[in-house]
Amino acid sequence: MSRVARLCVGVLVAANGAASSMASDAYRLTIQPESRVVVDNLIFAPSTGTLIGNYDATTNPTGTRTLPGIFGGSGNNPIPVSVDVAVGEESETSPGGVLTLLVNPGAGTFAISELWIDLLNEVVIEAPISATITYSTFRTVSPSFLYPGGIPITIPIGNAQITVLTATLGAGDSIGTLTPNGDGSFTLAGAASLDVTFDATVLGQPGQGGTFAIAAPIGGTLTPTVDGATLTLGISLSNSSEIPGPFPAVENVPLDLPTLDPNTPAKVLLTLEFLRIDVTIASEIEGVATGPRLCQGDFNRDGSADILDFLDFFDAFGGCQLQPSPCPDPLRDADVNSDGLVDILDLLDFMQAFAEGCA
Ligand SMILES: [Ca+2]
Ligand SMILES: [Ca+2]
Repeated sequence: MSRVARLCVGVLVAANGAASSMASDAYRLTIQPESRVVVDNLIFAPSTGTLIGNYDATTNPTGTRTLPGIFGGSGNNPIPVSVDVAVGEESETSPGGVLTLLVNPGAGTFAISELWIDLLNEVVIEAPISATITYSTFRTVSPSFLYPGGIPITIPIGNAQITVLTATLGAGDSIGTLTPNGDGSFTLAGAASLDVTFDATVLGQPGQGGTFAIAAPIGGTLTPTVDGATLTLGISLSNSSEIPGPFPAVENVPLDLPTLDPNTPAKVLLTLEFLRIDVTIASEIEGVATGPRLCQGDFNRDGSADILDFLDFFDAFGGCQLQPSPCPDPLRDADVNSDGLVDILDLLDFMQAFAEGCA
């Protein structure tokens, strides 16, 4: 054999050796600070209520008074209104969090066994609130102005605070395919079952959110390194839910109604009750996560190799002999050597890893 041929064989053996030594691995990955979330969530709350001038005989005798109709009447009267309250504006945040990714390159699958992402990372998003107010004809005194019915007006009424936006692993599967790119990296494509918790304070009322189960498309590129991996990932969160009422009334929100003179608005107090609240979650996570490869003897990924890992492995292995992997499922895959089949070699590899322990 020529020297060149020997060299080629040597390279082939080395390449083959590298491929076959690729095992089923778990990585615990921490989301890095350069990651970004675009949050475009929306709250929409149709409401009914009243508005009334801010006049008060003793404390505000020069305040605005409201009267129904075009003519007549006296005093300061509540005007029935219907109001569509809307909260939303696109914001960008820097998320924090961790996920544990189990990969079986031989079977071409991945699974997520742990995920926790704080999309806001303790930042509170201020989002403008607008109110579109519909009413029957009324007029104001101080300043004097006529508001003809049937012409809704939309005005800003302050800011809402988005205080919580987190994603944790839900009850369903979080799995997908793993495709080699030929350069040592892998393309991930799948879906994660996530519980997304969203909370906002609207017009002083906290709790205008909830927890929503979302099947979120997840994709990315996994690049294994010597002792860990880097994952560039994208997760798309999208969901619309209706929170049925009743809700406590929001009372006496001060509001400036426009008149012909922008310096002299009509000063009114708005009281309303949300009929229902529609919450639309729309958030795109574009992140980079890095972290270590977990010890293979720690079969249940709880941080140490002990008798439970031994029992869990044998439980998984027992029903899977000579079965294609992942078996029995992507989270308890007994195909330790990642050759696509569960057999005695996996048992031997696990025993060796278990004996080596997890320092
Ligand atoms: Ca363990
Ligand atoms: Ca195997």
